[in-house]
Amino acid sequence: MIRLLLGLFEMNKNALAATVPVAATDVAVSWDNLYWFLVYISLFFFVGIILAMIIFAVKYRKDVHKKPKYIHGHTGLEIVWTVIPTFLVLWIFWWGWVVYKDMIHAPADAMEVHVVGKQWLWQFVYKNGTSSIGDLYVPVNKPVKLIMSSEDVIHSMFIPNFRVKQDVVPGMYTSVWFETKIPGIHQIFCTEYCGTSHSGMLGRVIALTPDQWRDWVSGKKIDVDSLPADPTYPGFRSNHLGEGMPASQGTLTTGLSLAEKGKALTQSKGCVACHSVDGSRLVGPSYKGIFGEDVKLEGGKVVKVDENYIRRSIENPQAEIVEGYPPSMPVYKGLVTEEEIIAITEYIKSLK
Ligand code: HEC
Ligand SMILES: [Cu+2]
Repeated sequence: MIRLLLGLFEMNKNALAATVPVAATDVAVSWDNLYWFLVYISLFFFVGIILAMIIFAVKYRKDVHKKPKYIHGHTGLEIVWTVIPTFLVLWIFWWGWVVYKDMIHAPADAMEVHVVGKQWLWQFVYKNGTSSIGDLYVPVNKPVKLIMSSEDVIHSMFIPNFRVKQDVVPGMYTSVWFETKIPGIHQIFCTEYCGTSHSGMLGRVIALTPDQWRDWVSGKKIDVDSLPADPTYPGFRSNHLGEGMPASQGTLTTGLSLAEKGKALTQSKGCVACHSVDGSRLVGPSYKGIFGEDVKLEGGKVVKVDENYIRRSIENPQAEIVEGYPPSMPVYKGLVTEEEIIAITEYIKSLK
């Protein structure tokens, strides 16, 4: 705050830029432009109002004007002070909305990573079946979409350098995306109070150059300590997870991709008894080609098959019954873990 005021006072661009985190994405730059616009316009009105107040207090003080003149309305003035602020706030709304849309809608070619928040760590699950704790490995200059849910309470994913923040809620999926330009480490915070160790629920984005990314994907260990430190929090090289809990670099536990794990789960959980994958009708509808399509429900409602719909269909199938099918699917809530739902979802997504 003091640095901000000093920077404003000196009109020093660098001093001002140092008061916000490094902008490591295009969205961050857009947010900063809006933010500085708001700061300057607030400053303009603050100075203007205080100055007018001082001038009037002196000019119309009691010894000069014993009895003030009675003024009744001024249509011109009233129109001006209604129309200008109206356009101003509408413009600010529109600007915020445009940037928000950019922040919320991931490009279609984004690389997807699943995120599970739990007291008190972040787990990242990649399509190839790898999973890492504390550290999120991504390539630079590629859009990455996080599909997030929580295993217990509400958490919130906040990556200051990317200017993205989104609640992570149990029982549903939320998402954010980013495309970072700066290789190295970017701090992650949980910004929803989630219990005793909330402040220790840290993480790091490890943004890798294309070569490093290829190494990581092929299972090589990355020397994270040798990567560039977070430009905003250089002294803060941690994702920790509490004393003595090292972050994992990512382990491919079974050698199976997420979709392959999902396939195995549909067998072990008995889904295959009622769902085919070739388009044929069994007790329930086939999984083939349903992802991304509209589905008609009993009662006439139409919903799009996305991650949230699949999750609801598994955890609470009676709530939405596909038209023409019996409400006979068993409730799987509590019988499948967060990670199992993710794997099954990826499997259904892969059945195009
Ligand atoms: C006893 C048979 C049965 C079993 C076992 C079963 N389902 Fe279902 N499932 C159904 C029926 C019937 C429907 C359609 C009615 C409805 O929407 O509930 C359905 C609907 C669905 C839908 C929505 C499909 C669509 O086209 O909109 C999904 C997704 C789904 N099930 C996933 C699963 C998964 C995953 C499992 C295993 C963990 C599973 N089901 C196990 C019978 C079953
Ligand atoms: Cu948390």
